[in-house]
Amino acid sequence: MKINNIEKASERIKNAVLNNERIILYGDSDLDGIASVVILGEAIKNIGGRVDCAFFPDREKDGYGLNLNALEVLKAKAPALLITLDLGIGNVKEVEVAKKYNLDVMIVDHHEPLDKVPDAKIIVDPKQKDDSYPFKGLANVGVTFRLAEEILGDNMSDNLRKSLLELTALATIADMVPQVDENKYFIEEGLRSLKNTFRPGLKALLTILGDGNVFAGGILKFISALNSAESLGFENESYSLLTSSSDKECYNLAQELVNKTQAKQHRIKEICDEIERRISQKPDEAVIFEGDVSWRLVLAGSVASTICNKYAKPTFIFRKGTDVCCGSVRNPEGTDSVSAMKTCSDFLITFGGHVLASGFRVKTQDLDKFKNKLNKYFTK
Ligand SMILES: [Mn+2]
Repeated sequence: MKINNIEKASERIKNAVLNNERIILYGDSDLDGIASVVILGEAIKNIGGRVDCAFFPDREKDGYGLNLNALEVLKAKAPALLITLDLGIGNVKEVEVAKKYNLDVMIVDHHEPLDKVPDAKIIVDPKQKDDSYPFKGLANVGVTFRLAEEILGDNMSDNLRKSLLELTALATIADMVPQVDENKYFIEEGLRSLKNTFRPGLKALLTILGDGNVFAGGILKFISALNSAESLGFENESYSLLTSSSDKECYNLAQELVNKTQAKQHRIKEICDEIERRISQKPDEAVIFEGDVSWRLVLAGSVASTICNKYAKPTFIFRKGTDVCCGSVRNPEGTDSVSAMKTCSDFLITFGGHVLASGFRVKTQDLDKFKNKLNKYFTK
């Protein structure tokens, strides 16, 4: 049993390589998106192709997903095959614009499709309604690994397979999908191989954090460092780390990422303290709904996770802007934030994600309305 459209996607990519089409990979800026871009890029390289550019959106500036600022830059590369990874399933409007620019869009995603899906020729997403693939818990990196297998077939060498599984394992853990079924296999195989990894970036990070520590319970620290990169000018440091062949460059990049993680963790703690102070004033509300102009959007997911774990309430954390607020959502098992936000779709600018982890953009003037509707929804 294969994921729907995965054979079509593989054929389309092989054809693009044969016909020398330009190929653009556009991934989410977290480890799941980054690892997906690395894996697909290496699969393409191994059939003799070349990726023209790897693109990562600046979540702080442009928000999550395929965005118009990026498309303005990418249109200079048209005609081209634009493959989105770990995002895209919610970008109906943006895909229309991309098509106008003569970019042929293929979506590889694992997020929940909303009522309307983009009009892209090929969409690979096991959560699509008509997809009969039995396991629905893959991270995007898992979907991409399966796509790489489809592209390479018997040409995937044992070493390449191991190397790609290392990335699959790390991003699967990072994306907090259930560690069962295929995910369990990816994690076991990938972490075993990680001990003897050939990838200079991973080697550098293991050296800095100490491989003894990493394999004795420190894997989350290792992953946090990879996940602490930010995209600037559509480039991403973790992507550079995972694709660089220079030991020296890798060492410097890895050190920078480790420093960043520490600063980030400190700031997350400060924000959580502030939120706890605020919600202690309103213990009866069904949801936690807090924002601030000084909170960075890239921290919102981690903050929401921490608060949601502690208080077991649906948690909406956002950066408050003059006109628009952007935020991340985490909610306890058994509740569904995407369905909750569907009841607000007439005024939300965008929203989407997973049942337990999602995101949104809303006009600042609609904040109260949004909060009230959520409180009502989750009080039921
Ligand atoms: Mn993901």
